[in-house]
Amino acid sequence: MQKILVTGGAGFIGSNFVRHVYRERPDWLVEVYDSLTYAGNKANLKGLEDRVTLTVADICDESAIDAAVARNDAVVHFAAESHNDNSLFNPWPFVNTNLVGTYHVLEAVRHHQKRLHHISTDEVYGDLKLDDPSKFTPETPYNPSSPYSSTKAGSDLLVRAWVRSFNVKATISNCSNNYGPYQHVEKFIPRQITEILEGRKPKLYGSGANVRDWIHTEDHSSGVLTILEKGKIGETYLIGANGEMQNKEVVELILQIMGKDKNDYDQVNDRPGHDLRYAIDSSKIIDDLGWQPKYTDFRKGLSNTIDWYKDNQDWWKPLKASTEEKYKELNR
Ligand code: NAD
Ligand code: TDX
Repeated sequence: MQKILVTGGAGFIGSNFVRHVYRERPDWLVEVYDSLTYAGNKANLKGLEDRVTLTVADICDESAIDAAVARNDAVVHFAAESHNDNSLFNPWPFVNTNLVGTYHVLEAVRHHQKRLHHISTDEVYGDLKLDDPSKFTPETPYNPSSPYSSTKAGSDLLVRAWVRSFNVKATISNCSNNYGPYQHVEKFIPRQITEILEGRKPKLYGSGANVRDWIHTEDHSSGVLTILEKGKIGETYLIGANGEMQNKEVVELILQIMGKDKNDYDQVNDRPGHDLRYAIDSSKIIDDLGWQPKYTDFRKGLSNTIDWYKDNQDWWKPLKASTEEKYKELNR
């Protein structure tokens, strides 16, 4: 493999993956394919220009995605509308990009017989009860709750059907909640860090008892690269790093690391249909492909992430006011 197409490579996880590949596979060339929505940012790819190019185009543009797939050896498909709260406000971009867009990616890889790795989420499985000790496995039935997670579930099913019906050489991964640098300030952890940096309080939805299974984006990237190189065609792999924490605990930790009183947060309106708990059993990728997460010290990872937002205010400041305007409309 020498040339890979990374859809959504100017977003949070996509750009961290591109940086990972740039470092770990110095003989590869990467073409990022991204329409630069509100969530995409050219600056995320700064310094990589000698081996990374950017094509600004939409995955729903049939001829543009077809031509881009044709000139590469493999496709890693991150492009998506990714924020649950936005999907509750206006589901249409989620249906269009996540379902119609994935259809166009699949048709292009089918016509040109290219390898595809499709990026998905643990949210396709719905949620677990707070007191349920079980975790999601590749056999857990799909049961998505939100417009976001239902369109991601639909995109996974399209990929599976294209593998079975047309012999498309695809794999799928479903990962848990990522954190790290370059994450949009609409998401939980960067929102709280930047609220504190702007002199306001963190905003916890409801009781804050909801549990998310946090993984550093570097570990997600190494998992995706492992599957791309060693994964078995047609298989689904779950990626997680045993990082379960209640939202309330995460807010308290952020406040503590930033030198504030750990109780100095606001409780705001809950998200409608708010999933209670996600938890990933990643034994398949560990046992079958030999992958291991490395960034499992959450306090250290969070502390480095806080430092990144402190040091990169030029990156997030332009996004902050419009994001908080949206939340104000939702009373959150
Ligand atoms: P993000 O919103 O930060 O980035 C999405 C990127 O896709 C942006 O650069 C955007 O410009 C681009 N994009 C959106 N619509 C497009 C279109 N129609 N055509 C071309 N480009 C388009 O999202 P993220 O958090 O980096 O998530 C990336 C992927 O990982 C998504 O598929 C998401 O479902 C999945 N995922 C995310 C998490 C998480 O915790 N954030 C966890 C598991 C899986
Ligand atoms: O201000 C907030 N306060 C709060 O309590 C925000 C923005 C969120 N929350 C809660 C809601 C969730 O329980 O924090 C948790 C995490 O919220 P998000 O960052 O919006 O993530 P989540 O809804 O869990 O989805 C994320 O993980 C799975 C990503 O956004 C998805 O793209 C991914 O598929």
